[in-house]
Amino acid sequence: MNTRSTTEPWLLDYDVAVRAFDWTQAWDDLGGPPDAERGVNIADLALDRHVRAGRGDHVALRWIGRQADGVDEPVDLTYAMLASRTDRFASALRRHRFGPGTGVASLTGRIPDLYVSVLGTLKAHGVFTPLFSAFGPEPIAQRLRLGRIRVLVTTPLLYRRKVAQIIDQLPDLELVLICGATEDQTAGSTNRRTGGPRVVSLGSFLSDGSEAFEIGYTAPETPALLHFTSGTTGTPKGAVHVHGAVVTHHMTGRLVLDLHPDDVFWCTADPGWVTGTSYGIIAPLTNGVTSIVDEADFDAERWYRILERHRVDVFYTAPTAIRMLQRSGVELAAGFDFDALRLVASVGEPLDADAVHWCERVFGVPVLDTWWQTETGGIMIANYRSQPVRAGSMGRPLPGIEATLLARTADGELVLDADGSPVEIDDPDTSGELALRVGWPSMFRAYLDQDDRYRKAFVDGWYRSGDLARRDGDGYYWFVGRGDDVIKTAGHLIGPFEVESVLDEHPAVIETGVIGKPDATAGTIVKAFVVLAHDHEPTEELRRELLGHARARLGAAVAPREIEFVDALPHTRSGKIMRRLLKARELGEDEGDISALESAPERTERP
Ligand code: 6R9
Repeated sequence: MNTRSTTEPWLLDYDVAVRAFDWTQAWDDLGGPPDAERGVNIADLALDRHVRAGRGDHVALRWIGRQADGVDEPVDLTYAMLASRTDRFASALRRHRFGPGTGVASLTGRIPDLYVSVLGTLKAHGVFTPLFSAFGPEPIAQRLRLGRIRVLVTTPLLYRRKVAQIIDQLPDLELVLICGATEDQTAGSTNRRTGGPRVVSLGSFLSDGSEAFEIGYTAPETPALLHFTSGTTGTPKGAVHVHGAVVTHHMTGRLVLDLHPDDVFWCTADPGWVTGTSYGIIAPLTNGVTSIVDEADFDAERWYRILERHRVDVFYTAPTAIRMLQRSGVELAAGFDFDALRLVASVGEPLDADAVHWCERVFGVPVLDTWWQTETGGIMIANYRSQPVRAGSMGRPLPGIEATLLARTADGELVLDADGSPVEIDDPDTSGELALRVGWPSMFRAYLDQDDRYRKAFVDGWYRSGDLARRDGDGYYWFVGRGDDVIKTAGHLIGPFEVESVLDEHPAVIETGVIGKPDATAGTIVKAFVVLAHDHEPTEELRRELLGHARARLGAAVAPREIEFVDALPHTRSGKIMRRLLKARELGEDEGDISALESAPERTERP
């Protein structure tokens, strides 16, 4: 059966949808807008609502284990199964006296327990932080500390490799739940410890819970998720999201991803990043589809087998993944049948026109680019299935979303008019800072403990994205670049400062400047310029040692791929590293600026 031709898109005509849209109506699909009596709980809308509607037997998650036969022997979890397991998780949290607002984090691969922990926590009015399992001990410890996490869900392997060594640095952590562990495996960890958190198996924790949990009234502004994102300086920023955000997830799942209840949907992002939560957990479940979860890492053949074998209708992935598929060649793809595939979309990095056309050739459908951020919580700008795709463009704002471009000076400051208001750009094809009118439901509500940083993200009723973009005469937005030094590598945001701090710890290093270097597959890779102390020679051995140090502390996802030794780094008068000049040097641009590198101060001794 070819579903491609028979399913009518939810969004038929963009202009009509934009004119007709209103948020109150958007709630109707979820049982009506929340009020003083009817609250809104993401987990209730994602799971229990479907059980109440008689769809409990529908498969919610189709889990594909990492082993080779996983693709042919998936484990299906129905909406009813997830509803009762999350009840258990929620009631066990309460029984262990973890009340509303408790910070719970996960450090696991893509396994069913992760999904149970997220939704169980939301039922219990806790706040969930999913962490990426490829993080090293340093980013993990930092996020657990900043989020004041009290409960951590992890696996025996990740506990041993990454958590055990930092556990003494986490004063707020009270309980560690080990997935898939026997009591014997966890007993060692508990007994050896004197103070510190209790370490128990998730199984025994769940057996303390009961099968029916009363979620209770959840106000729309109740915090639900805490997602860390990277900035240019300082510690990562914890973006706080609330339960009421769910209407954006649901609505964008319909209007952009075009999710229909009988669809098989696959979002390849890890829940450790915002895409894997908003569109790997929330949007597919509120829309009642069957969601594929693959535990394994990227492998072109495996991915094609999953798309074919499970007749995936809707596929949401990232440009890096599409480039990796492209590299594996069309011959490999030609051996598979993708006739179920109705929609392919991507997010996270610029998607070039070539990738859009390649997908059209291989899958029979183009890739629809979508733009959003951790802070926006859900898709804000997109191409749509029913509209002509403008290859290379991020598309147009969602119904209900107002976007604009704010004029910037060469120094990156906003241009203000006589009243002190920012100047909006009306001319087509003129680049400016992409901004969104405040008030969409999934907007982040705070940077945890960083009110100043939060306030600075807004101006005159606009949220400033920090991205540079332009808009063509038909209202399509085109990505121009980031307005700051944050690095997007393989779709993941990395703050240069986090990487610099870890390299600077090494006794051979005086100072480090980290930038993103263009790369054919990952889009950008992390590159570090390192100034060595007097008594250290820039040898190949030292380079390898530093790469190893960074990998051990930061993890493979964050550590630099390249290190270059330099005599000095360029600084501003106030002493900040001018990463912009390092980038120019890397690209062989801007002769004038490069001389600044040479005239920078001499090596100094490590204080
Ligand atoms: C969802 C997510 C956000 C940053 C964003 C921008 C980049 C996202 C993009 C894109 C070009 C697109 N980005 N979508 N760049 N084209 N379609 O990725 O959130 O991890 O917070 O990253 O990603 O620079 O500002 P997050």
